[in-house]
Amino acid sequence: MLTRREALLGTAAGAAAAALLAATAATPALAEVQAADISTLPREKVTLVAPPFVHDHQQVATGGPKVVEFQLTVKEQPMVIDDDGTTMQAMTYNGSIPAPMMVVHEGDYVELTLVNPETNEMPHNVDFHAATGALGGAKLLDVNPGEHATIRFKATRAGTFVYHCAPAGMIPWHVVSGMSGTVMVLPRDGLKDEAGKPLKYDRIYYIGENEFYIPRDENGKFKKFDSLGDSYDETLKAMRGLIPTHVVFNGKVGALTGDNAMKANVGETVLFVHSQANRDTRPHIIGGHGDHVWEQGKFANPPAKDLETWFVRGGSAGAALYTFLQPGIYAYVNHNLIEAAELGATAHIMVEGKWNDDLMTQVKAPAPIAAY
Ligand SMILES: [Cu+2]
Repeated sequence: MLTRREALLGTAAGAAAAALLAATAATPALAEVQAADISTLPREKVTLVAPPFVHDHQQVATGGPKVVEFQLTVKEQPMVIDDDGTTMQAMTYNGSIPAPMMVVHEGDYVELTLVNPETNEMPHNVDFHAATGALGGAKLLDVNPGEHATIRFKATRAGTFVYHCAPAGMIPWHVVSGMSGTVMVLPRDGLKDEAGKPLKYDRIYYIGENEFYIPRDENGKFKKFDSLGDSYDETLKAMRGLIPTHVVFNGKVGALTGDNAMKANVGETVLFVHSQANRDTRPHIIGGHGDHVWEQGKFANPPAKDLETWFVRGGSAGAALYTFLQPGIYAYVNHNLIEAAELGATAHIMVEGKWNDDLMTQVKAPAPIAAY
């Protein structure tokens, strides 16, 4: 007889999960030894914060490796994604799109508890690109509504890595409905430039880019569905067309503009981490640059310098460091300008400080040509 969770997961997936768990349990001696070592490590419990902000963390680690505990709670909820009130039946970790960024150091252990409240409709899990092991831990975290599960993985590679939901048979739907975030694994001694010289940031912002596929009615208007389940068929059809209706930062057109703009001061160095779990993108700071850019987000590689636009592959997160030299409102865009201006992929950075005339000045204000 099928248990409830096997029925929900599908028998094949259930069998695969069982085989995987059996394989994990097949080396008890090794597992016990490792567990004993890990049990002596210090533990830190981190409270995650909603993007674009990132929880407090050290840039250079003090002390040895530790176990860092995080919790994600799945929230299935309708979310407004533009200024016209277009509403998507979203699936999220902790209620935000993107999901919160988790920061650890290389050699630390990430211990993640995934909670799927009884009130949800769907099974969920997490595939951590930062983790090593089958499916990025997804099968070990398959939780039905009313369940929770915990995994631990060692952060062995430094960089910014996407994590996303990956339930059997409906991975892209969960991902484009909002279920992705980023883990940043810092080198224990912090970031470094191409010559190995230490780099530090004064602020960090996490920009999660998503493309949405909202079905339209016969009049071309975006449809609103009563439930997640109701939205599935038509959303899948829209997804298969591969033409997004929205391309947004942080879950909504304008989520990071105007009053919600990111802030910085002249002279401050800002680390921008930019993820896209599903589709390629091209971050660009209008009026600024990427002083040091890890396009692939992997800190073992030397950063590229002085980039104008950088490329973040779908399914990855990149990191760019920039020291602001002029005040003003900078637009931070996906430099596919149609996606930036028409579909929503624009953010603002409000920078305060003193203008440097040497770097730029208006030599002659606009005037009628006859005045020359
Ligand atoms: Cu999910």
